[in-house]
Amino acid sequence: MSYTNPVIPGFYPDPSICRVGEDYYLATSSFAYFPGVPLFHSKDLVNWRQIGHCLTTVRQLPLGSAWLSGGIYAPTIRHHNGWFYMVTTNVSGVGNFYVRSMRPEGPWSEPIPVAQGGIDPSFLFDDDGKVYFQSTYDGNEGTGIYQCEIDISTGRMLTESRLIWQGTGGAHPEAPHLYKINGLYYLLLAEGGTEYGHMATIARSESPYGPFIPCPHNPILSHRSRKSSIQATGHADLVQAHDGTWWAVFLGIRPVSYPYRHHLGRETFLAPVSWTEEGWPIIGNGGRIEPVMEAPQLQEVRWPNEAIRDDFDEATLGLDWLFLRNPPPESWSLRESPGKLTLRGNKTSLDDGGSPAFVGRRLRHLSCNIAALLDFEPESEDEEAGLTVFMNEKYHYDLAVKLKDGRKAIVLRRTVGSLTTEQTYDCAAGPVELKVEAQPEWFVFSIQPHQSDSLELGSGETHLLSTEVAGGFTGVIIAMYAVCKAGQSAPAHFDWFDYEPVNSPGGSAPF
Ligand code: 6LW
Repeated sequence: MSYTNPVIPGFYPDPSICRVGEDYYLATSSFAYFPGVPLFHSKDLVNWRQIGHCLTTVRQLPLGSAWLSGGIYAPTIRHHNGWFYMVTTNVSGVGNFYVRSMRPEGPWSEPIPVAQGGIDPSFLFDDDGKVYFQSTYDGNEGTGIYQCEIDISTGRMLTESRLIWQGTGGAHPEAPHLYKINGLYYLLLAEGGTEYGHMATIARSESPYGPFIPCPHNPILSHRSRKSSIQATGHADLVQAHDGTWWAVFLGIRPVSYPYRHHLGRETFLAPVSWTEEGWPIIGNGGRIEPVMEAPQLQEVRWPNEAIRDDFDEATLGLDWLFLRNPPPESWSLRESPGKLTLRGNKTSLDDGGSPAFVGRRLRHLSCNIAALLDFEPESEDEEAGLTVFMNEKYHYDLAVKLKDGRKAIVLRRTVGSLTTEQTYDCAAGPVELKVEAQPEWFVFSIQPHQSDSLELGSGETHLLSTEVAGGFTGVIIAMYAVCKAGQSAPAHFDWFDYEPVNSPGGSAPF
């Protein structure tokens, strides 16, 4: 059987997975977006559907004015004695903490902090009832993976933190996961940094505190120096399926053009794991993976395809919508105009680093068509509303309705670092359809005023919004937004939002 990678396309990095019976759960990092830590469910490891978020309240996820790539770093999800545990780091707040729930859909508990520092926390629930907590940091014994035992009911450290492994010498030993397999403790890491030198390495010991003996064929996963449409593979987590086979989920990127630049962010990939006679794992084909993988397939269970159109007819927003940091309650409403999403712009603009009126979703395909119908009659030249193709506060393209010289107008704005260009076009009264065609190398912007033909206004290169140019750990978000420098804008009513992938799931690979 074959399947297509990434299995969860779009900005869903640092995946962690656990199994409960024949059900699989996967969590990814989310940085300064809210809600935090999206949680997915699958029956076959290939077809995933989002079932919720682990962090849905300001008490669980206070983001303040966190840097966009601050906030929530890598999570780990585990299940033990009927409880789901998700442990992660809020690098813009409390540090390491976990939440727990008996239902993966939540609600999840209040945050339980753990005093050990660093990032990329993980748990091992050992057979003797001990709970080992790992994270990576530059501590008093050097840089590497530190471990302590904790009381899982309170998060209290029961032992001092001890350095247990520094990896094989790659930069940034991180993303630790400790497993007990056939009586041995296996410690899986990421090394080389999350860019093009990324790799997964592993070592094992008879004790949870080591000494850890490295696998002789490390790295067990890497695309460094490889010609492939998939790069930067690393930050893996292992799971044994209910049929006894082993699998790994991990992050990777799909760069476009040359030199490589990627704008979808780091995505979630899947590969089968085989074991050598000596008891060492190998991920994929000798540490390499392909866009289409041949692999032993669990009984396929597909979920209904996502609807192209969101009519905003529900009482709550769908799970794939997200906010920039903690949203002001008055900045959005599904009740002010039933059947529409209404945004009310505040003084925070897209350039500020706060929480503007912003409701977005991840760009998950290299090729797709996006459109939204906006009814917005600005009352002053201080306000605007529209769509933004948003990598971060200094790198975004906006297609918006505003007043210009007292007349309703459309503005196409491209903000790339310190450079901003604006083109302005007349706009008739009444609703206007805003359209973005995402291609691997271009975003093409058009409008379609009510009962008029579509009009292409301009385009912007995808690579100017790429991680290699814009920096950070996130990926492009397509969002509806509104701004009003004077205070609160007129209502921006979005009647519907379309997201239609082109070609295969994940878009057409450029190679
Ligand atoms: C993640 C860590 C990393 O926690 O980046 O570069 C952090 N490596 O593993 C955010 O993805």
